[in-house]
Amino acid sequence: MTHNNTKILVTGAGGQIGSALTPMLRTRFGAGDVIASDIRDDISPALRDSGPYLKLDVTQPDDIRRTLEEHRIDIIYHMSAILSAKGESQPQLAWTVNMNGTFNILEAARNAGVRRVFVPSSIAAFGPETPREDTPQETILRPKTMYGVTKVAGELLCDYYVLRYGLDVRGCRYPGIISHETLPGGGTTDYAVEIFYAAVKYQEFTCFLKPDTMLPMMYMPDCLKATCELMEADFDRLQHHSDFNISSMSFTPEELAAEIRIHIPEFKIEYEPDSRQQIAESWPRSIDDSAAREEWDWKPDFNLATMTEDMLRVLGERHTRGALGY
Ligand code: VAH
Repeated sequence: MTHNNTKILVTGAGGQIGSALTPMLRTRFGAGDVIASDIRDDISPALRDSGPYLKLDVTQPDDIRRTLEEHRIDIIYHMSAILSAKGESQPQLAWTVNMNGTFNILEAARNAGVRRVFVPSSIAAFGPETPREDTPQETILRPKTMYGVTKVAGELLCDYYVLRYGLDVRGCRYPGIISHETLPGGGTTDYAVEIFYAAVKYQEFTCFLKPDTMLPMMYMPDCLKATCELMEADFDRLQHHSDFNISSMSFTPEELAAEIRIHIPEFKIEYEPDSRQQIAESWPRSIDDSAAREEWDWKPDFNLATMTEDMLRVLGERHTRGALGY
């Protein structure tokens, strides 16, 4: 995919993945060509001041159409979403943002001649009837959360736009993503983000999942690598479009705590499971990502040990500067 003066729009740029994806795209393709957008007002100065930013509500189709036309957008990374736990407390909002938002983006992209659209899915598209070990690419998709319902419907909608209109839409089923750039934002896997902040600041953490709750996870650098490599893959190689299983590691809270203790021996963890336990138990324990490996050569770089070391190094340095923000 040639990038000279390609105009890119990122929706949900202030979210967990968007806030890491935007700087990476700006470094790669030029800050002025990557327009960050979000509905939030609390965008970080780093994101707001490092390139074009605009407030955009993806539930407003006219605003999207006008943005694509005014900025002559060629590529869209549609990262806006209400995640699983928040989606259970506000299911109607989750449907409106996740489904109407995705429909509005696809319709506007089709009509504006946008070249390529990335729409993420999630392992939340799977449910308790899905095989939980080495969950296959093709399997039962009967999620029990509104977030999961919107992810399955989103995958089907995206594939419809590929087949019916020839719109180049791509996406992958992200596992739990761990990063040191944003605090947790309403996800069930977010215990694996907050634990690092708590370990650095307090050397202790109370986990909202049971100690043996195994979940597929991925470090942000691998998430960004998968996103970019899928978006740059040869379309003719792709048998799938918006629903690629991707994986890098699976671990439990007690395994993560043990890895943290290698660096912070005094770290203590307690467990107080809440409603998110039921969500987590409806998701896979591990993922078969052979389709992504075959169709666009996916391969992760980080594992539990290297992710933990990097997270604690970055957050430790930030804490020393008094800038942990937690
Ligand atoms: C969530 N982090 O917990 C998201 C993710 C697989 C989970 O989609 O809702």
